[in-house]
Amino acid sequence: MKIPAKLANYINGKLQTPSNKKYFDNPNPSTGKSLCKIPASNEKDVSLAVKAAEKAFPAWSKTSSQERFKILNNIAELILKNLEDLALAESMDSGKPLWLSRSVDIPRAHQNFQFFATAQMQFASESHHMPGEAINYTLRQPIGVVGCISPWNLPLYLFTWKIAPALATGNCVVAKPSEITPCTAYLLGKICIQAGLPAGVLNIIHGMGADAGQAIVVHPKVKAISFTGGTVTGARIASLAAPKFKKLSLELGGKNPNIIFADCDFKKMLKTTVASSFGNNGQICLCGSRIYIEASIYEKFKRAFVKKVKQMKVGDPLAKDSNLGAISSMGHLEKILGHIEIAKEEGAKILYGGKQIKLKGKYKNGAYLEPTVLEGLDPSCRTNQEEIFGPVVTLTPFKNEKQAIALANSTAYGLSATVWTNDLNRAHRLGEELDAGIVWVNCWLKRDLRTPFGGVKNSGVGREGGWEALRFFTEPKNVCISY
Ligand code: TXE
Repeated sequence: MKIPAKLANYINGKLQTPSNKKYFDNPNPSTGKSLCKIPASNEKDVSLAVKAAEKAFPAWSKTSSQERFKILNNIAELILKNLEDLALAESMDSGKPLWLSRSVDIPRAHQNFQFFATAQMQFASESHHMPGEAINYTLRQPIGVVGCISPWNLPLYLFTWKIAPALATGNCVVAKPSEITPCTAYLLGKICIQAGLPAGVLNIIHGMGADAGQAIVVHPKVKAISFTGGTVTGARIASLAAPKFKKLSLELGGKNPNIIFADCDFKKMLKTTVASSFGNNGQICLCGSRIYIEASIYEKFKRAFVKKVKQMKVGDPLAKDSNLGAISSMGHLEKILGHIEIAKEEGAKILYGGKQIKLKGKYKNGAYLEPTVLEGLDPSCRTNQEEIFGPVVTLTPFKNEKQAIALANSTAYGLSATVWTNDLNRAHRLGEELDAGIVWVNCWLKRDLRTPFGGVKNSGVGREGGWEALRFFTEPKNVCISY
């Protein structure tokens, strides 16, 4: 499975050229060279996709759960079979190290299909008995045609995290991957053809957010939207979809706190904190970008953390020893560098990093950045309040638990939080007090796909994962039978 010179949309079971025949360039961020051309699809293509999905819906929604399992599990198996090609495509498209797409992104895409293929077979609905009078039962029926829009940081991983539960519950889908990283979504279309997914059940449209993405959001026949991406885009989508009473699931940005108490397991904390700060170049909505350290261990932590960060190798994503690859696009690198300039103006002391890296030879035009550690910033400054979404963290000391909670809760975001402590009571107290959809204690990114996933405040609306996703993609109907 190779990336062709021109990607195609996947509509009605076939790979198709965009109706306007227009394309735009997709650069490889690790070299700056063109990787392929992307269809510049518009509302015409979306309209064709919605028509195909509507046509496929009556049969797909009535397909038995065993049959749906079989087809979705076929897709899962084919993802695994093509792991190497998919991992390579993901790395060239996003700049992330090949070892990372091979060990995390693509295996997780496989698991997403496998998990929801089986989960829908266990899904049940409630009944409510009114003794001597009536019985109520809840039907959970597929919604119809739904839209799934995903970002560039974990391309196939997040794309399939939405599509798999939508298909598993009997919906037909019109999906759009990010225009920054469309390659594995294109390959998924080919896999679906091989897996025997009926025509029109899944349609994948490529193009810009404002054209193809927005056309999905406003299409009157698209009844629900599941979106992951930036908070500003999320607000725009909500403003367009809400007046049309569409169901909405929005997984948006984060500015996650990592709270380190002096009584923690220092070695384990240090190793995990390097990963939670710089994993995927800090381009995971769950990365902990505000590190709060109890004052008594602040200097010890700072020394040990900076020493580890200095050892990280930034380089060719295909090299085995690169800890970090390229930033996902030159535009995003410039945005992060802009944030570093703001931090300097706000009085940040740069403990390490802060500069673009110019590699040699083939990689000289790639988007590389030093992992960056800052200190000395006020908790209320822009650097500590705005999502940077790059390899940039701030260190801030705290005096006691109360202050740590106040600092952690001091942003407009509330996606995840990490706590390091060996005090069990304190761990429970923080679990209660932190404004976040997900709290990790003495770990980070430990994921059980059955758990609710999502954020509070500006980090989004609704939850993904497990039953939450199956509930989102179904409409509950109460049937009351009197006797
Ligand atoms: O994402 P966008 P961008 C954050 C991060 C980043 C910022 C912007 O801070 O710097 O968001 O990133 C589609 N109608 N996150 O600009 O624009 C778009 O084509 C419908 C956090 O790349 O939100 C893409 O498929 N769709 C995040 C998807 O939305 C539209 C991950 C996401 O793009 C649209 C990524 C529109 N009007 C960025 N405009 C996380 N939480 O993981 C754009 N899109």
